[in-house]
Amino acid sequence: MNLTPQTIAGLAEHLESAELLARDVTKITDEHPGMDWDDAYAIQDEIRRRKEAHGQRTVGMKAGLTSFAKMKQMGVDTPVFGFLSDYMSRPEGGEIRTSELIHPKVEAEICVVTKAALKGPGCHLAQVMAAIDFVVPAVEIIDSRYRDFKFDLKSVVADNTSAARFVVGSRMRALDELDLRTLGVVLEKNGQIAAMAAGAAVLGHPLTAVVMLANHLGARGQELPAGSFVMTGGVTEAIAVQAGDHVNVRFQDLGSVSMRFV
Ligand code: OOG
Ligand code: MG
Repeated sequence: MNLTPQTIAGLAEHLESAELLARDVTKITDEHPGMDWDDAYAIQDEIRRRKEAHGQRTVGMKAGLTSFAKMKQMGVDTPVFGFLSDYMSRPEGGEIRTSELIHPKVEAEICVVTKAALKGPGCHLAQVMAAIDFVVPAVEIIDSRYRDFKFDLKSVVADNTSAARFVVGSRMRALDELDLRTLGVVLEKNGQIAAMAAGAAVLGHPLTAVVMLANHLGARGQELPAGSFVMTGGVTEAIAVQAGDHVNVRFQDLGSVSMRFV
């Protein structure tokens, strides 16, 4: 850790205000080049603490920058992890208000709910498979608080990995009914295909993102409790949206998830 607790608290407030006011800011490493990974996650933890103190429940975890398409789009090479709050959830088929966001982009994500606790370090794929209750599709609406989505990994970790909104689909499936590697995903914007991929785009297997999350938490003395909702990260590059757009994502064997931006 290179930042003082006061600086961490100040940066958490700065980034949370940018989110709540939908106003972009410059990436925080410009002012704090010495910031390390622990500082970055400490800022994210402080944002989470602030939200929970205001009564907003943490309802899930997310992995980000897990697909090769996303890593290439953002010019980075390591997955990152963040949290999801209750107020970020929107109903399937509903409306997303763009006036509350800076420059939203959509991502198609394969998600899971767990039925057993996972604790790293040393957590592996078989343990994760045994802990999966069911698989659900979702769309994440990311909204970096950084101007033009220009950031480095530490800045984006501090900014809770651009988490803003998410829409969970209504069809759930058991893991053994699916082949998560070959599961096809087609992302349509305004009736036209904008991107497509298969599950293997996410780290070779989407559950690898859950393995990494459990090991990441374990390294920090935390676990992923039973009943956790986890988003494994966008399978394709993120697609920019604006008011008037309609997004529909077709997930093989898992139905569709749609929403309108107003
Ligand atoms: C960071 C968040 C990425 C994903 O699914 O890859 C993410 C960003 O690109 O702003 O959520
Ligand atoms: Mg995402």
